Amino acid sequence: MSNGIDRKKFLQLGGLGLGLGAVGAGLSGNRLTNVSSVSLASPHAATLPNNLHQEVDWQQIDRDHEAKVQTFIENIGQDPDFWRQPLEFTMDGDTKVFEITCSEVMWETEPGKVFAAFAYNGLVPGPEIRVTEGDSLRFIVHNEMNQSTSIHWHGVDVPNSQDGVPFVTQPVIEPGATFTYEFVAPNPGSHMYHAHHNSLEQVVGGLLGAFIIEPKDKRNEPVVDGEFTMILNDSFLGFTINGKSFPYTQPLTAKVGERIRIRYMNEGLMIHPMHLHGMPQRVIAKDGYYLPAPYFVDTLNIAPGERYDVIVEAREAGIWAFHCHILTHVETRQGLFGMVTPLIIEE
Ligand SMILES: [Cu+2]
Repeated sequence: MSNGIDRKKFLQLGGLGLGLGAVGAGLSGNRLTNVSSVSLASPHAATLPNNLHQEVDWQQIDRDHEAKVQTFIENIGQDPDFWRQPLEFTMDGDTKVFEITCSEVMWETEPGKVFAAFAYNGLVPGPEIRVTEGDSLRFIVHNEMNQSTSIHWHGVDVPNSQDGVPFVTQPVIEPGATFTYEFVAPNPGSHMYHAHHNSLEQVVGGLLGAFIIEPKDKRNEPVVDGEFTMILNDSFLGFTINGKSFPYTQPLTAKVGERIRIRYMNEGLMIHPMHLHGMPQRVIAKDGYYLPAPYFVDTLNIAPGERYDVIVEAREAGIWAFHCHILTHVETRQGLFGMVTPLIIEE
């Protein structure tokens, strides 16, 4: 989803005015420097401050925090893939045919943080799959990785033979091999697709994506002005939203009076309570199923494997912080990182 937010508008909305310009001037050269090897330990394992009264260089702390915000501002609009586009398909008769290639990539999550990762069609997470209930679907999966894999359609009520569990419902897809899944799009809702072989490495390492099935009958769908899918991940690639860590996340955007729909999906190993400042989130669906009684929250806890759909009414213009509230997932003494991005509301 494109947005019209640029640096100038951001500063106007935030009321910051001048002062940030000089701070980030030297930052762009920091990209793509360190290459970290895959490690189960969080690359962002925070050292909790246990000597709070110790003398610190508070001005350095402030400068580091400000520089991260400046990098975020400079990067707004620079990542057209952050809000994933639907995966394109071809038609074979009445069947929608999708091609998915699994490969090894180097994936940059934030300036200077580059990880060995796995990707669907070159992206972490993979492209969004968006279809309509009742569609005939075919997924041709090519494995170009150095290990076998399979795809599980998480939350999608497929026939057992298409469920993607190796040595149970299918053989593994070995390196160099191709495997085809075929089924009719069943229960509508916000679902996911991900690897189901050596999953600890493959899912958390990048083989994950959104699988959205729109209902055939849209009369009961909420009418919204914008839609955003936020895929949460942690561990191997750090704390990320749609594969990126602040300051390389992108803002959600809306105009005053608009309603937006957010689809949360957690593909990581930890819970993430997502907190939006300034206005509530109305929870309308859990795991793709509409709730009989939607409810309001300001913080919504999303456990591994879960999906939630929420509606936010953009009440007041401004730059509203939006972040996981486990603070070791979002901030260190060096500034914000990880699962942070703002909701920017314009007049
Ligand atoms: Cu978190």
